[in-house]
Amino acid sequence: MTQLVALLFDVDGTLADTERAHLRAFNLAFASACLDWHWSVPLYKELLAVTGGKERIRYYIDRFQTGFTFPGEADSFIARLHAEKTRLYTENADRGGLALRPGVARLLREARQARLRLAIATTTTPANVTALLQNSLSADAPGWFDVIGAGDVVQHKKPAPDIYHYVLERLDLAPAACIAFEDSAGGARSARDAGLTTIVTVNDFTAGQNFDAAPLVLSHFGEPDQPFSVLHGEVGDSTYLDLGLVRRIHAQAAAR
Ligand code: XBP
Ligand code: MG
Repeated sequence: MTQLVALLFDVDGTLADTERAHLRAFNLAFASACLDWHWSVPLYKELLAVTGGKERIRYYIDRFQTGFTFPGEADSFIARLHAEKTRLYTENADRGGLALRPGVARLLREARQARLRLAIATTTTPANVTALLQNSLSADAPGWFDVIGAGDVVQHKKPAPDIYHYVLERLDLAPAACIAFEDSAGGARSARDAGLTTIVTVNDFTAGQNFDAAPLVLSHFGEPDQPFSVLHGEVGDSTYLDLGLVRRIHAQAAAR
């Protein structure tokens, strides 16, 4: 049976509940560009089906601002608007505005101690990943990850499997040697289509989505004093996700 060698993490919704901070940054960027656009939480839930901030803005304009005239070329207008959104998002992270979800720091540290390799596979912009890791984990945390696959490095963002293919290729590992962590149906589909076993932790934006292919769906990773709820799967006596449980899930999936 293939040994577990690497853990591959999604970022938004998995490492941290970032989507409200993304939403705030989008709305602030619209205001600073003197646009009277405002995304509510229910609208944003719908817009999240479009992964990638630039792609999301374009979809919103096409669908909800049909009369909008671009000042100049559409791609560069969207890129400028999105760059301002990224600036506002990372500024918030630098002010300590983002916190990791329960159990994330503990599991990452345990994996490092056990000499497992770590990688990131995300749709978000690389600067957002660096800002989150440095501010909520430690200044050297980006260096904990052998590969950070993020944003526009692939042509097709999640739910396409491209970002996981990109990361696996750079790690020089087969999917069977890895396990992925995701929070959304699109992310889980991306990982599954790259041949990865996936553990899911849901959040406000993704609870109720379809995670049929995932062997384990949890409320969050949990801590010794903060047990997870199991939405799907078998955890034995475990009340939080540690490396022992991750290895069991990986081995069970490999045996199937
Ligand atoms: C996250 C996303 C991202 C963020 C915004 O999806 O879809 O677009 O919402 O980030 P996942 P950018 O967790 O599946 O990677 O604006 O930097 O694209
Ligand atoms: Mg996610």
